[in-house]
Amino acid sequence: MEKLIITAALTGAEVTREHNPNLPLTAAEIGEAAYECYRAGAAMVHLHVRKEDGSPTQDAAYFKAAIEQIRSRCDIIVQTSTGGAVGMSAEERLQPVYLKPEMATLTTGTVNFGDDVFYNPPEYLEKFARAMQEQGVKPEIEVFEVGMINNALYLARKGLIEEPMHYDFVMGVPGGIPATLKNLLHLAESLPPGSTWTVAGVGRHELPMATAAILLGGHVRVGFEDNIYYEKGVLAESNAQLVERVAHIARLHYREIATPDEARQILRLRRK
Ligand code: KMH
Ligand code: ZN
Repeated sequence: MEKLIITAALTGAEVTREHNPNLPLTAAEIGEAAYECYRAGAAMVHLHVRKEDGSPTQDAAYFKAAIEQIRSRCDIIVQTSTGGAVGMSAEERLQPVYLKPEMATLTTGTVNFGDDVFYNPPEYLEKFARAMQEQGVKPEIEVFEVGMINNALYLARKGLIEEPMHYDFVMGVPGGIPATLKNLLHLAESLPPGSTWTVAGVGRHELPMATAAILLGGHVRVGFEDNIYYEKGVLAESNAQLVERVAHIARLHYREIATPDEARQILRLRRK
């Protein structure tokens, strides 16, 4: 099996300090959290940023500040969000792509998202894929429902994304695909050969989906964006604590952990 790529989704757009007081919010806190996750075995961070009042923003200046803080500490892969927060416009969401990060997310379909709608119509998909192609940014396809795989393949057939693609199965969002082993297998088996995938199980589904991915040869995403608990009723102390546990489970199963450069090779990233 390939070495395991662990992605840390440090901050997200929805979680607040009221949910978990250890949530990193400022550029310096994000930089420090990324470094701790890197030390614990993460090869990549999935990045969202916040304004001074803690609200989510896609403003490139905030991303630039956070990326500088990360870069001054380690060479972890930075993957910026283009999902942002529900209700943001396409232009707003696309801003960090123009900083030319190594990767950015691309959600290939609309999905209910709790009481909201995460809006990704066909027009957005082409616009986002085109912008990433022009900027030389590799997309990570965010899959909240199985049909989103076909939408990504359609973009590849149109020449807007290079294959093989890398996917993130986001499982257990209220409104999206439930986080079951059967669904995870179905998603993984729906990908063309040569694709790579990771799984982000939401809330209590984080650990079982991560463990399954380790055994199946997939990769893993953990972090406060997806889950704020270490165990039932016990808040996680840090993102790194969640990364450390996944790395430990992987080692128990003789699955080695990828460094950022090994992850770059697995994902065929051109180092910037
Ligand atoms: N915050 C969610 C609405 C992404 O980063 O690409 C979307 C999201 C996905 O977090
Ligand atoms: Zn995100």
